[in-house]
Amino acid sequence: MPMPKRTPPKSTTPETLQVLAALERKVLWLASWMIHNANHLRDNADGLKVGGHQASSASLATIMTALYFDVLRPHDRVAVKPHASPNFHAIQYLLGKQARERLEAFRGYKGAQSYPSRTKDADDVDFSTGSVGLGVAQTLFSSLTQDYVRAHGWGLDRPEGRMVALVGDAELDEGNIFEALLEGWKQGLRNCWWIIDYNRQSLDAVVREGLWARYEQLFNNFGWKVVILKYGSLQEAAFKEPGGETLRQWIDNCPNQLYSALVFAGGAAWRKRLNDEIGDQGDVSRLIEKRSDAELAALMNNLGGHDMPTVLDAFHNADSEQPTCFICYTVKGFGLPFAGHKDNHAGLMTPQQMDTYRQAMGVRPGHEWDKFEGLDLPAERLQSFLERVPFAAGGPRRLSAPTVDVPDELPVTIQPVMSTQTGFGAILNEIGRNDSDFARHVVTTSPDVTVSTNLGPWVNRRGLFAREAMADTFKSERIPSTFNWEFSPKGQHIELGIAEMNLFILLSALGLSHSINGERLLPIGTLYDPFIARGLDALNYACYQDARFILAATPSGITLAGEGGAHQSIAEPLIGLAQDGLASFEPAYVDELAVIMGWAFSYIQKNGDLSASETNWLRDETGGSVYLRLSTRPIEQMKRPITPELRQQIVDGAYWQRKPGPNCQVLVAYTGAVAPEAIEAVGLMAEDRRDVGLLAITSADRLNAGWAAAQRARERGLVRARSHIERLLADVPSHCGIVTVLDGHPATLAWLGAVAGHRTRALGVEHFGQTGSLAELYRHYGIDANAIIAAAQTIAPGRPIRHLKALP
Ligand SMILES: Cc1ncc(C[n+]2csc(CCOP(=O)(O)OP(=O)(O)O)c2C)c(N)n1
Ligand SMILES: [Mg+2]
Repeated sequence: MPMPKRTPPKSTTPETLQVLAALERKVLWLASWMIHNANHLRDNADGLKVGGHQASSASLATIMTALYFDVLRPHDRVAVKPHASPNFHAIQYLLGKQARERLEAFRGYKGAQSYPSRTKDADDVDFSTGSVGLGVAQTLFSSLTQDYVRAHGWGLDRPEGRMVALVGDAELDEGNIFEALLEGWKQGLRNCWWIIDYNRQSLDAVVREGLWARYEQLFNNFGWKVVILKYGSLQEAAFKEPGGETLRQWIDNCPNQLYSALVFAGGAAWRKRLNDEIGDQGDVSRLIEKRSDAELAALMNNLGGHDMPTVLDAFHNADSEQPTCFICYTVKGFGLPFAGHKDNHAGLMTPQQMDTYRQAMGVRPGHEWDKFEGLDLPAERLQSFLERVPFAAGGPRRLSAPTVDVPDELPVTIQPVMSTQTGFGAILNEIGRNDSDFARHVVTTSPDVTVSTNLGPWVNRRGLFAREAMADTFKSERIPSTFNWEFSPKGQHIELGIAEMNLFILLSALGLSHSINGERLLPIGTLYDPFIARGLDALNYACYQDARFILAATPSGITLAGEGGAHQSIAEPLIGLAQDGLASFEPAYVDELAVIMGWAFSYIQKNGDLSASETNWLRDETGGSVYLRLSTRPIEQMKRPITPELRQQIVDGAYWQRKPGPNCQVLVAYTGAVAPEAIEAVGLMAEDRRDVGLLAITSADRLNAGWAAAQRARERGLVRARSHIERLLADVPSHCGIVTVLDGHPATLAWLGAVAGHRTRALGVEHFGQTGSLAELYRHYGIDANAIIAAAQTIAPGRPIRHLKALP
């Protein structure tokens, strides 16, 4: 087994080790007290106890103390294992960056968060964690982002940061980690440390034997250096005593379950077991016998990940060029009464246990939050050490970057018949023509669907990104190709493998560059709409971290007809409606798309006031990310001037294509690619129904959000609050029926009827998988003109509509 180099780091003097030992003790205490406080002292009316924090936190106490108080530098960034959140908050408290009140309110309203959160915590969390696996991959993609930024000549006045993940051993079960590893290998990953908390326990169980060896091979295969911290320095010293080698072999052969059980059972149990198994072998008996029960337990608990000198040596000797995985043997629940117990994930200390622990820590009642209580070093010495901690020396960790100016209009040549996907490619192609500051900050990425989502022309202009230049062999061999795939450090497209989780986590990293690297990027990711579902948790994670990006999802819906099967997306409009932090649009026409994209480039850069605007009731000043659901269906484009009013309405979510008159009996509200069917239906109904209206909906999401916000505002006393959709429907007579239609789940627009109490029939797609021509499928699923007319006839009675064909 390769062991870490044993060169003592210059920075670690015996005095430093003394202080770090005291701080580790304090971190363990504060984390335990915070959890105890949340469970036993705060009024927990819901009875929900904090599970999964105490044991998980304790297991990383040594490593986190070493990192935050000695190893890390201000430019390093860390994703902390979700359940180690109490350690993180305790460390920030000791560094003067977290308020005591927030620790007292741990897990409570506005208190320190159960899992570290960039958006909800106040103590400078670098990366949110919670859904295991995602924070780990985020460090890898943040490192790639840092390389991208520096390769483009930005941020060179700052040192490179190391991107560090503290990883639970069971967390490595998550597939997205392996997807990220492969991508990291392809992209020449550097500056990345993954520190595995190898406590050999998950939530439910003790892990399989020999897992470390699988990890070692795996990481080596992907070009990582692997450093294993198995034995602590007490153990190393004992191995050198007579009989020590026998003890080492016993430890190496001991099954994980048994080791954990003995850690829990303590010194006497260790003695009995060791005596039973190796006690009659002369030297080793003496090695055991000369130690008291407490000393024996301390020796056996002294695994690498709890031995400060071992941990510091390993971290200080790691380099930046090669990504490094540290496999650190630890004890889950280290130092606590349930250490090592297989059920300890949700383990909590009883008030009696806590009292005993308090006394052992030398903490007087009423002094539980005092920073230096119970430590045997002078407070001034500890305080002056804390004031010199390198990690905390750099001021606020959130950087900022000026906004990039976005042109007032995004030019595009609109063909008479065109799809929104083609329009998207054409708009980006136009952006790519210029060497403006705006164009230079755009970065695109796609999981192996660059060409089929129409990014090809942009990539031809701006090139693919790689740290090392690589020519397109087809070009040098003079074989004609539509695409020029040259890689260089100046390229602006990051080509990913197919894994959609990676796309979203890369967007999360690129979309936080202003805050992490102090340089703003304007990231655009493309993928097929149905495969949003594959990466959905990572998309949610990116939004939760408030990363900023534009997502173009295309093709979408059943409109891609012949592709059928799992390529048809149904639920995505509802995802767009429900996903927090993501403004979703589904334009029908390319001129709408140009307006929306122009707006989106500004919107993703906003960081302002939380309150809603009184015109559309949306919180546009706070900004967010943007999802564009686009189609491959070429449709006839409208020649029309885009007035400022129309521009605003497109962005707000809807406009009248045909405003209904006062006697209107029915109106059709459509979204996206079915615009021609809606227009045709309105035309065919015109002879038999009066004043038929046609409402173009560019964003069900924003319309709905504005409506909800305006209702809330009225309920809170702002009687004049009106949302955009309420104003649009204000003059529609109450007897008028609404037929809504989209190529997606009908519930996306069904709520329109509730806005002003109009009878509504919502058409859309609820089942998928059928191939066929567009006309066949629109008829099959009931979203063609005939289905719209039939729905209108049912909800807006009157004479029969002549153009209604009998439905099959
Ligand atoms: C995606 C996801 N699935 C499940 C969980 C619930 N969960 C939280 S921690 C955990 C396992 C903990 O084991 P490990 O990673 O080894 O950490 P330890 O507690 O041992 O430090 C699980 C299943 C989660 N947080 N995220
Ligand atoms: Mg574990």
